[in-house]
Amino acid sequence: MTPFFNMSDSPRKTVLTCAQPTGNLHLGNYFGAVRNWTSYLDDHECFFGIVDQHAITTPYVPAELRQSVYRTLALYISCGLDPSRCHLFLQSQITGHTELAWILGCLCPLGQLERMTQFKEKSQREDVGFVGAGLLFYPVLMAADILLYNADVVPVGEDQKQHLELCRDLAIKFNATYSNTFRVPDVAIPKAGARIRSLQSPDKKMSKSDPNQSGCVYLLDPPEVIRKKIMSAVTDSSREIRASAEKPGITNLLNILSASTGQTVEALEAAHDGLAYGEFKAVVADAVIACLAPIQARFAEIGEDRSYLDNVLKEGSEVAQKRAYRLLSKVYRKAGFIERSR
Ligand code: ATP
Ligand code: LTN
Repeated sequence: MTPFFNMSDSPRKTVLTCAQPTGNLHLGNYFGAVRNWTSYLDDHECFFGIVDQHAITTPYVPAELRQSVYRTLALYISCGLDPSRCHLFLQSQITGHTELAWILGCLCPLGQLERMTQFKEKSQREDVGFVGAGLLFYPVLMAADILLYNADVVPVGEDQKQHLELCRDLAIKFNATYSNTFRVPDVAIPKAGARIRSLQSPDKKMSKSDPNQSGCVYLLDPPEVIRKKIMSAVTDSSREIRASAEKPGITNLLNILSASTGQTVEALEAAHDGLAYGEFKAVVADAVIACLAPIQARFAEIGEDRSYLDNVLKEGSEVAQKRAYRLLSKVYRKAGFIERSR
């Protein structure tokens, strides 16, 4: 039986997900992640965190981090994470994430952290240079991010599945060691279809760390840049507009068009049958530009408005902090810590 404990006052289920403040999102991040998060806004209590404490596990520049947090926040709001319908918070502004991570860390087998795929990959990357203990501890902090809010559902990409398994293991272990405290969260991974590929190498996913940046469309790319990138997408030598394994470039463009317009790939294949590839690419470019236009317009309004963005964080953090304190004080009591008098 799954250990279960409902700490929430709210009848709605809680969704929580977090992302590092990269300051830039591409079509893959939007169609594969952020846009799906907006589907929870109506019937869930939603917490969306920007995890700046995770962002310091590899070398970084402090002033750039601050800038990236504001840009990421503004992008999320522009993508539809409406602050009046969800709690947008900044990890470092909430007391509880690192505190809970310490307690969970004391329950976490070292070997499980050393076996994490992301740790192995990142610690071997040459550009990382120095491997700090924070990189190893990262998944424990991530578990704390989730458990601190007793989340029911955590939408993440496939690459985070192993971290979520650890989170569930730690919740179960804490509950068994002390007593039922944490809800064991469910993981929501989008269907494989949500994977957007690089326009230049359609065998690889669209990624901001791809050295060939012309294969990656950013949400804030100006229309002429979007058009140029899509018009030079790699395709194949036939002229059939059909999704299939032998046609990864056209398949990717069909998927992008489908995600941009809401029409099925089958309907799009039928609608564009007989078009030359250049004409089809122009259709895709128009659709992507139209899909991103409202996001870009909203970003132009709020992207530089620090007082608005600070206020969003203030309001989000107030709710998040209240919830975090409630859980943390319960955990402290169970762990045998003496309650502090304020
Ligand atoms: P990096 O290249 O630095 O690893 P990324 O561009 O792949 O970054 P992440 O920050 O790792 O993006 O991912 C943020 C979210 O976007 C995750 O939920 C991830 O699954 C999703 N995502 C990233 N790239 C794609 C893609 N090409 N298609 C669909 N979803 C994606
Ligand atoms: N590790 C995740 C970001 C992340 C996260 C979380 C996601 C940190 N804490 C809590 C969901 C829930 C990533 O790199 N995408």
